[in-house]
Amino acid sequence: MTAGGHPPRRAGFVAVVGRTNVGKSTLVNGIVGEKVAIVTPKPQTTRNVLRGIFTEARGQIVFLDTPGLHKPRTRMNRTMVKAALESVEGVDAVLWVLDATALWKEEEERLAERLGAAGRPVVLALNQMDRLRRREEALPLMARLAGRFPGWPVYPLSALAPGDFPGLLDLLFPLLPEGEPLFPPDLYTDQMERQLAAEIVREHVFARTRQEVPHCTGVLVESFEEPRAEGGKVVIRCAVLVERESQKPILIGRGGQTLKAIGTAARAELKRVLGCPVELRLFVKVRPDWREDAQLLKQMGLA
Ligand SMILES: Nc1nc2c(ncn2[C@@H]2O[C@H](COP(=O)(O)OP(=O)(O)OP(=O)(O)O)[C@@H](O)[C@H]2O)c(=O)[nH]1
Ligand SMILES: [Mg+2]
Repeated sequence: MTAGGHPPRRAGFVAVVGRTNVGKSTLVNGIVGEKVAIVTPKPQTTRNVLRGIFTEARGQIVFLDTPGLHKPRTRMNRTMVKAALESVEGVDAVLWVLDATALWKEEEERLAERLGAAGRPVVLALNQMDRLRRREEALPLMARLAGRFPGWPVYPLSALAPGDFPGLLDLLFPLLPEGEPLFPPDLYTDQMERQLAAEIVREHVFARTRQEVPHCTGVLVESFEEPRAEGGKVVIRCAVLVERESQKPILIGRGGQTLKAIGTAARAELKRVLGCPVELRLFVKVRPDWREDAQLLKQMGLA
């Protein structure tokens, strides 16, 4: 206790890891209360390690939302998986998110090994509990996890149920070192506006395309011009990269409809996030194998 009778404040980093599509980004957004990372029903949505910052009277947790583990087939995907696995090294604690309705696979096995070697405290979050018909259905998995990882608490929850978050935070805060917040209390992410813009455009591409197309698409902000005068517009030019000529018409749509819908939705959201009028110019470009191109990946923060 401090002189004032309050427990000391804590602050630190928590890596949020797990297989792709289990709900890591949904959970981080939910706890932070803002959209840190885009969320889609498709796997491999998150491509970079993104920080989501949660601050309250007890202190501050900087969550590292990471790309989901999967079998990588391109340079980009290998970088994603590597970044996720490496994220567990430099943090104070790890939040391993599992899907209560899914099977244990190779990705889980690999992560278990990595976490064992890293030696950080781990909390196992069993997510998507709302999708079970009865909560008891999770008991066998919970028992297996408790048996295999003694000392790692297992917390069942739904990332869509904010009422489940305080119990999780009660498990995480004691794992952090004592200290003052690292970031200002009103900051919820340290992403640059450019990166937020690229991610928001990508979310709307994911929402309007299917099969391999979203995964073959990348968004590169070519220019981001601040308004010249008070109340002016931010002008953002984005290249939407696809891998094959045949994907271009899919993204553009009949009479340009699809690209227009992506632009309209992304612009509305960017206006809200940036707090000013936005002009968004999207161009579709064919860049064969951009996911193997170290230079382009670097420009997108993916290498
Ligand atoms: N019903 C239900 N759906 C969830 C829950 N958590 C996430 N989802 C949904 O699951 C899908 C994937 O969620 P994401 O948050 O993008 O998953 P992720 O783990 O970040 O995925 P990657 O970034 O690809 O690794 C989305 O459609 C979410 O709405 C949950 O607790 N319950
Ligand atoms: Mg994600």
